Amino acid sequence: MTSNHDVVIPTLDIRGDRIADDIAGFAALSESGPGVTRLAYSPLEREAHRIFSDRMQKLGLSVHTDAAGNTIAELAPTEPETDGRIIGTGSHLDSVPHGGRFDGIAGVVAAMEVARAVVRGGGARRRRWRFVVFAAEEGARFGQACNGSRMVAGLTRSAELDSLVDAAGVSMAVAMREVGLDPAAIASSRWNSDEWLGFIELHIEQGAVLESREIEVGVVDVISGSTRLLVTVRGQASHTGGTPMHLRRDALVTASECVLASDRIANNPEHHGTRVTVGRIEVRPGSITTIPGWAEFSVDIRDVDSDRQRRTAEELVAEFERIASRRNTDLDVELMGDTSPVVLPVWVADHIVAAAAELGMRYRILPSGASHDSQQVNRIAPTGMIFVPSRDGLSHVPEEFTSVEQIAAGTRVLLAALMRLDASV
Ligand code: HGY
Ligand code: MN
Ligand code: MN
Repeated sequence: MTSNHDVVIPTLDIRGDRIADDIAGFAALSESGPGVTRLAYSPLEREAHRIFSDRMQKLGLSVHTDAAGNTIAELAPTEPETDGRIIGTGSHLDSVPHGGRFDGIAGVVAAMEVARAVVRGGGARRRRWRFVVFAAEEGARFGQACNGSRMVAGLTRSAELDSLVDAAGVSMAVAMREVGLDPAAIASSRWNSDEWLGFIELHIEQGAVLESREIEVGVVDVISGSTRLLVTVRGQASHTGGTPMHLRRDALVTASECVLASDRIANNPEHHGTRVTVGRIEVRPGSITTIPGWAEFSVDIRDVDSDRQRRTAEELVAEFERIASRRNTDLDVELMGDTSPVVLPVWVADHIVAAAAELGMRYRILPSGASHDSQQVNRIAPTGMIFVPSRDGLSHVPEEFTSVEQIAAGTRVLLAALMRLDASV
């Protein structure tokens, strides 16, 4: 627990127009099609990091990009350092396919606006402040999520990057090299826990709690974990006319029964709180007049309870195997990614709560259904998360929306909480 100097929150100027300008700048970087598509370790993601880097350099911050592709801007203290430990904020700039303009981006533009307000508005700083854009947070491309922050936390070894492969068969290592990064050197991206006092990430809620209760900011106490499986079913492709029903080994029928079993198990009261989703399915040969001999689908299991998350995964795999066997088809299950839920330190949340209260904002403590970089950063630096509302609770879709005013309100809380961390001894 830290105590505080008497913290004076300077009335620094958080400006919605600057936030709106940054959001528009990042939203323009997308592949074609609805929404925003700026995938992990793609040239578009690197271009977004470059925009961040340029704007922070113009503000006078020192900026570098590490081997993992994380871009880190630093602001020196204005006073003699208290104890040399760093505080930080940030999020990610990559997206899911056809996602929204705010997931990750809200936390990055909030960090940029805090940097501008602090540089232009003055206010004594006793610590180094870091503004971070983590690389490859979304698991949509390679299965594993929070990649840049996992490398910062020392959770990923270079050798693993060859086996993380996207739908086109491109490995994360190749994708990193293609955008000028060095997968062999990611150990150099690791942060040293001794150097850090605390980190706070602002993020859209990606749920409907704040909006439905007209609350301005959320203070996250637990972040869900995620276990991701890739299930491959093999049967026998054959003629849809010449093959009687009792002689078929239809891979899609097996996969379909597995999808319904996933829904049934997730809705079992024993699994209350677990969320299971089959988000992608592929069928081959995909011809109207051929029985599918091959099917592959993803399973995303989320929970705030680690045991229940893993137990659900085991129960699903056992049920899938029973279904496949009964239908005379073969089944392979690959673990694509696995992140544990994490309880965030209360003392950092206390600073966020105190900041919101000082600013007269309505706040609520709540869990995060989504996973975040903060989950990994918390292994290095005590971490807090601030949520701002998501319209209709939608995210990972083009309709994702949070107003500039809502982001600005969250940014004021972020700034006040960082000033409290800065002043803590
Ligand atoms: O998938 C997630 O939970 C996050 O949006 N990366
Ligand atoms: Mn996110
Ligand atoms: Mn996301």
